[in-house]
Amino acid sequence: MDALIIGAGGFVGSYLIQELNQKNLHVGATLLPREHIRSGICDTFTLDIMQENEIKNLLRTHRPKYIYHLAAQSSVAASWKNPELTIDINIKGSLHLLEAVRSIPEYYPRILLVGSGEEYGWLKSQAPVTEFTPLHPGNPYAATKAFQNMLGTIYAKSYGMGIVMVRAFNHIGIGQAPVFVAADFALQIAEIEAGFRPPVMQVGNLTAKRDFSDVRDVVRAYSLLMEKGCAGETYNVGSGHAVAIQELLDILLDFSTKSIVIEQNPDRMRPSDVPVIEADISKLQTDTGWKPIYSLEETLYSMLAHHRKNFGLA
Ligand code: A2R
Repeated sequence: MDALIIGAGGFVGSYLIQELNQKNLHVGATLLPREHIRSGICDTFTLDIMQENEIKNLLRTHRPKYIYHLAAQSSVAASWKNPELTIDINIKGSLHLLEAVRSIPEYYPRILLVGSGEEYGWLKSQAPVTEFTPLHPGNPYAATKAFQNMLGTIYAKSYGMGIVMVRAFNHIGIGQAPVFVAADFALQIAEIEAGFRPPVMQVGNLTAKRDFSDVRDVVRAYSLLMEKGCAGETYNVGSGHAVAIQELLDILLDFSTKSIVIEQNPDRMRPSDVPVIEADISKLQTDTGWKPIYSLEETLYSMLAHHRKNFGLA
């Protein structure tokens, strides 16, 4: 096996499988027992990252050259509701992977640990964040990803492991769960257009600015970092340009065929929200030559068009 994707049943996994298939790699993907992916696109294995022996056995048998670690509790909102579960999966799960690799004699895979732009958290300045910007995580999810990053750095430096860390900023695209803002807005608009809900959109904080990328650009960056990233180093993966959630909403509303009223819903406001997060992506670009291909408008339109098609509107 060339590449193993751990946690491939989520949003990013299916895109990463496609990306690696295009490179003619032999790909394995781990799924939770309840998860499924399109058959025939790669080998699949059932794995709960909380079970250390399961990951050890899988790696010992297949010895993948590249390991992409995507498995996580990835929702900020869910991390406020259940911080303990988020800590277990995101921290202990990553530790299980690193210890499993270390326990196998003469095995030196490249490992990509996927963290988050949320790790930077409460920023003193609104300037783009470099990988050296101090971390002040603003929510439990962000704290777990910051810890994962530290663990990866320590294991790479102390044990000479081929671990590359990324801090991925917001990525969006078809198939993203509607707990995330762009996916939620696109779905609400399509439901309104299809007559499944009244023409009133529920929104949360619209002033926060985030750095959005198309998930297809993001997985291309991951694959390039796997090949070209320096072990023990962290790389921001983002567009390099923050936009307000309001702007994202406005782009989608411009595409809509209906006149829609916006209603702020207190249930959608988070206990605390970092005002601006924007990535400095010069390190990624210098080391890999990566550039984003898809515009925000193009990606948002594709998400809306996908729901319209599902609702028989296209
Ligand atoms: O939470 P679920 O049921 O959607 O399953 C997620 C899965 N996962 C696990 N896999 C193995 N063992 C576990 N104990 C475990 N708990 C959860 O990892 C899901 O299928 C996958 C992560 O996919 P998403 O939540 O859709 O995240 P996404 O957007 O694909 O992001 C990939 C990575 C994550 O580490 C994010 O935190 C980061 O990129 O931004």
